Amino acid sequence: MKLSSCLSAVFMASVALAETHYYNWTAAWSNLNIDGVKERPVITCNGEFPWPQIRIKKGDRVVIELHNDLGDQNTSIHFHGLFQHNQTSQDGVPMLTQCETPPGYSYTYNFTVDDQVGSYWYHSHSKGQYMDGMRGTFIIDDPDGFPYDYDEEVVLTVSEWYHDLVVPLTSSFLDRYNPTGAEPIPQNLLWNDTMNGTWAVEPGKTYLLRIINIGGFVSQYLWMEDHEFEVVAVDGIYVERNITDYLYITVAQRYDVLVHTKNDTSTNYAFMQAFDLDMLDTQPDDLIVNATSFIVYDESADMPGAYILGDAEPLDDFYLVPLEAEETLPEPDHVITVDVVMDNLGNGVNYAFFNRTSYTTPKVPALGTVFSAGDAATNETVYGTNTGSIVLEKDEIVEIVLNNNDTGKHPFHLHGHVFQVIERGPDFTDSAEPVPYSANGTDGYEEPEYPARRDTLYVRPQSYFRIRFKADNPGVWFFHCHIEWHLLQGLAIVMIEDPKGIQEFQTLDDAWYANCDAMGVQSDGNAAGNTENYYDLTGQNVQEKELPAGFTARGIVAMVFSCVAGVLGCIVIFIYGMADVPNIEQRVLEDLHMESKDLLNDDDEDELDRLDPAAEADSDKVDNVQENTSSQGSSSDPKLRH
Ligand SMILES: *[C@@H]1O[C@H](CO)[C@@H](O)[C@H](O)[C@H]1NC(C)=O
Ligand SMILES: *[C@@H]1O[C@H](CO)[C@@H](O)[C@H](O)[C@H]1NC(C)=O
Ligand SMILES: *[C@@H]1O[C@H](CO)[C@@H](O)[C@H](O)[C@H]1NC(C)=O
Ligand SMILES: *[C@@H]1O[C@H](CO)[C@@H](O)[C@H](O)[C@H]1NC(C)=O
Ligand SMILES: *[C@@H]1O[C@H](CO)[C@@H](O)[C@H](O)[C@H]1NC(C)=O
Ligand SMILES: *[C@@H]1O[C@H](CO)[C@@H](O)[C@H](O)[C@H]1NC(C)=O
Ligand SMILES: *[C@@H]1O[C@H](CO)[C@@H](O)[C@H](O)[C@H]1NC(C)=O
Ligand SMILES: *[C@@H]1O[C@H](CO)[C@@H](O)[C@H](O)[C@H]1NC(C)=O
Ligand SMILES: *[C@@H]1O[C@H](CO)[C@@H](O)[C@H](O)[C@H]1NC(C)=O
Ligand SMILES: *[C@@H]1O[C@H](CO)[C@@H](O)[C@H](O)[C@H]1NC(C)=O
Ligand SMILES: *[C@@H]1O[C@H](CO)[C@@H](O)[C@H](O)[C@H]1NC(C)=O
Ligand SMILES: *[C@@H]1O[C@H](CO)[C@@H](O)[C@H](O)[C@H]1NC(C)=O
Ligand SMILES: [Cu+2]
Repeated sequence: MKLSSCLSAVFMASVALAETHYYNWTAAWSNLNIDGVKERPVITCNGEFPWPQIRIKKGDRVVIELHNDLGDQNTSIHFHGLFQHNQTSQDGVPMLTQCETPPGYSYTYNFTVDDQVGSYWYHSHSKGQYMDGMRGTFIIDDPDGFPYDYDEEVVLTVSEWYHDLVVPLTSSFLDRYNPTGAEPIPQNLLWNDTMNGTWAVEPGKTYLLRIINIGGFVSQYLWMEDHEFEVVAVDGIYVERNITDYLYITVAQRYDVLVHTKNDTSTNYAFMQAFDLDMLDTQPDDLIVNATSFIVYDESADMPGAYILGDAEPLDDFYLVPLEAEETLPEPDHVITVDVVMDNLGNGVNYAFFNRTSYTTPKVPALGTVFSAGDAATNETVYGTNTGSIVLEKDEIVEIVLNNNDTGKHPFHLHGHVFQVIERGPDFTDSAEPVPYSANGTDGYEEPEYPARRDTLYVRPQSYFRIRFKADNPGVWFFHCHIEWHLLQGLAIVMIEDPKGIQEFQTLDDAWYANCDAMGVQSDGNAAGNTENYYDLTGQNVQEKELPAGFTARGIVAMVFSCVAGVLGCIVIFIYGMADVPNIEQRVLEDLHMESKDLLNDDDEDELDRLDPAAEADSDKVDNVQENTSSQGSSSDPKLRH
C-alpha cells in the first residue's frame, strides 16, 4: 500500500514534469579544419560545429525547427534508435516517412520520447550527407536513475573523417571505373570530433562514458592504456556488467561504459582508436591506423605515445545480457530471409542487393502511400517492386534471417525497434562460398535464453545472423546497412508495419504535405504515383538493368584492369582510393575470389571485344548514378549495354 502510493506519486511527478525542448537549427556550410590537417566545407548548425547535443528525459517532447540554408542540397534528420511510437512521420527518412526539405525551406520535427532511455544520436538521412558533419548526440535520462553508480558522466563520439565532400566521393564511388565498389578511404579517425583529443579526468572516480560511433563507414577498435571498459549498456539497453580491454564498435552503435580512474595523478595514458582495416580496400601508406588521444590526469606531465595492445579479442556483443532480461520471443510467425549481395548492373556500377533487389526510392513517400491507399495499404505491391517493402501484421513475431554473401562485415540497423539477437554465425572468410544459415545454423543450435537486444548489429563475412522482434509498433521502418556507401548502393528493405494501425492512430499534418509540395514530390498514390489504380506500377522507379547475358562482372573488372595496365592504351582511369596503390590488381582479385589467370581468358576477351576501346577513350565517365534515388533507366552508357 505504502509502496504503491509512493510509486504512483513518483509517476505523477514525472508526468507533471514532462518538458518540451525547443531547438531552432539552421544547417549551412562553413569552412573548418576539423582534424587539424585540412580545411574543408562542413555542415554546421547555427554556424557551429559539432552539432549540439539533445538532452532530455524520458517522457519529454522535442521540437526542432530545421532551416535548410545549405543552398545546394536537400536535407532531413533521423533520430537513430527512437521508437517514434504512433509518430512514424517523425522518423526522418526521405521518401519513406517524409519528403526531404529543399534549400531555402524549413521543416519542424515534433515528437515525444515515451518509452526509452540512454545514448542515441541523430543524423541527416539524405544521401550520405551526415558524413559532411550533420550529426550529433541524443541522450535520454532515466527518471528512475541510472542502474549503476558513477561519479561523472561524459559523452564520447568516434567517427571517421574525409578531406573530400560526400557528393564528389559518391560520384567516383558509384562509377563503372570502380567496378568492385571499393569505398572511399577516410583520411582520419576523429575522437570527439577532433584528433589527438584530451579527456581530463579526476583521480579515484568512476566515469560513465557514453561512446557513440557517429561515423558513416568504418568500425573501430577502442582500447585504453592500463584502464578497462566496464560495459553497462548497448544501444540504450542496460546490460549486466561486462569488463573488457577491447571494444569493437560499428557505425551507429553505442556502448555505455564505466571507467574507473587511478588514484595516482602523476601519469597520463593513451586512449586508442584503430580502423578495422578489413573494411578498407586499400591502406594508403600515410594512413594513421591507430590514432592516439589522451586520458589526462596532469596537464603538465608528458603525453604518452601510442599504446599497443597485445593479442586480444574484442568483447562479443552477442553475449551481453540485458538487465531487464526478456526471454527469447517464440517461434516466428513471419520469417524474412534475405541474401546480401554486391554486384554490378548493366551500367557497370557496383550495387548492393537484398536478393536481386537494390533499393530504389519510390516516387511517393511510402507513408503517403499508406495514408492514401485505403484497404490496398495492406498489399505490399502498392509500395513498389523495387523498394523491398514487406508488410507486417500487427503483433506478429518477425524473424529476419540475413545471409551475407559478401566478404565484408556489415552493420545492419532496423528503425523503430530493438531486436533480439538470436544467432550470429562465425566468420567464414576462408570458405570458398558463403555459408548461409540454412546450411549451417539449423542443427542443434540452442537459442540464448535471454538474448542481447540492440538496434544495430553486424554480420560477419560470408556468414549470417538471425534477429527477432514483435511487430508492435505500427510504422514505416527502414532496415539497412548503416555504412552510408552501401546504403547509397541500395542495401535496404522497408518494413510496412501494421498499415491499418498507422491509418487508425496516426496522422500527417499540413506541414508534412507542404514539405512534399516544396520538393515538387507527390504525397499520395502508389510507389509510381498512381492514384487511380494502386496495383498499377507503370512508371515506378526501378534499378538499372542486369548485365547482358554473357557479360559478367568479371568482364568489367578485366576491362578496367586493362585500362590500368595500359593494355588498351586507354584513358585516365580513376579509381578512388586506389589511385596510387601498388597492389591494386591483387586487392581486386582477392575481392572477387579470382586469380590472375582468370583475367583475360577467352570469355573475357570476348567481353572486351564488346567494348570499343576507341570509343571508350573519348567518352567521359558515365553520368554518375547518384544513389538509387531516381529512375535509373536513363543514366547508363549504351556502349556497355550490347
Ligand atoms: C529560428 O531562427 C530563425 C533564423 O535564425 C529565425 O528567423 C526564426 O525566427 C527563429 N524561430 C523562432 C521561433 O525563434
Ligand atoms: C593531430 O596530430 C596530427 C599528427 O601528429 C597532426 O597532423 C594534426 O594536426 C593534429 N590534429 C589536431 C586537431 O590537433
Ligand atoms: C507539437 O505537437 C504538440 C502536440 O500535437 C502540439 O501541441 C504543439 O503545438 C506542437 N508544437 C509545434 C511547435 O508545432
Ligand atoms: C566530448 O565533447 C563534448 C561536447 O562537445 C563534451 O561535453 C565531452 O565532455 C567531450 N568528451 C570527452 C571524453 O572529452
Ligand atoms: C583508490 O583509493 C581507494 C580508497 O583509498 C581504494 O579503495 C581504491 O581501490 C584505489 N583505487 C585504485 C585503482 O588503486
Ligand atoms: C595498431 O594497434 C594494433 C593493436 O594494438 C597493433 O597490433 C598494430 O601493430 C598497431 N599498428 C601500428 C601501425 O601501430
Ligand atoms: C562478457 O562477454 C564475453 C564475450 O565477449 C562472454 O563470454 C561473457 O559471458 C560475458 N560476461 C558477462 C558477465 O556478460
Ligand atoms: C530471397 O531469396 C530466398 C531464396 O534464395 C528466398 O527464400 C527468400 O524468400 C527471398 N526473400 C525475399 C524477401 O523475397
Ligand atoms: C548467396 O550464396 C548462397 C551460397 O553460395 C547461394 O546459394 C545464393 O544463391 C546466393 N544468393 C544470391 C542472391 O546470389
Ligand atoms: C496484392 O495485389 C496483387 C495485385 O492485385 C495480387 O495479385 C495479390 O494477390 C495481392 N496480395 C494480397 C496478399 O492480397
Ligand atoms: C557450421 O558451423 C560450425 C561452427 O558453428 C563449423 O564447425 C562447421 O564447419 C560449419 N559448417 C559449414 C558447412 O561450414
Ligand atoms: C498508439 O495509440 C493507440 C491509441 O492511443 C494505442 O492503443 C497504441 O498502444 C499506441 N501504439 C503504440 C505503439 O504506442
Ligand atoms: Cu554494408
